[in-house]
Amino acid sequence: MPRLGALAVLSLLFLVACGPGEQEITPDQAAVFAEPVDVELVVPAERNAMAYAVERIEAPAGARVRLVMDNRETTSRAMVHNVVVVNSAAAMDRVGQAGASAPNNIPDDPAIVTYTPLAGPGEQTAVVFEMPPPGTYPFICTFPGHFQFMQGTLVSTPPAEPAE
Ligand SMILES: [Cu+2]
Repeated sequence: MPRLGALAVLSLLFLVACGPGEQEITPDQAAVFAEPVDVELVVPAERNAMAYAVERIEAPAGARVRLVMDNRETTSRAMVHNVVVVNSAAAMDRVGQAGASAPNNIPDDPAIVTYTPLAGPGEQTAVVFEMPPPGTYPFICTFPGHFQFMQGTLVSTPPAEPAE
């Protein structure tokens, strides 16, 4: 599994760089990708452009979701991306700007619903979370200088009928 191997190495690098005190910021990615979920939502970044390749993703409220940042960049080392979901459009600028100087580009802000770790060129990162109540939740990339260009919407739809 080359991808999992690369992720394991990446996790190790992050742990070494951040120290044990900040371990919770970069959860074990191999475990995150292995976790059973109801829905997997993939947000690809355009190849060699500062943009998401999707504008809208959706899942039912309450669903257990794996949100994946798939960074398709092949050249620039500066094209590092994440997916940070916030609870209102009003929070996008604040979180985007604070993210530029925050550890791992994740500010301490109550508007953040969930986020993936940063993904370098060719990498995938993910987070598993429970979908919030029905509504629309903007997402942005908080890598410095990106949030004005990398924006999308996560839609939480009314919960699915229980399976028979
Ligand atoms: Cu980005």
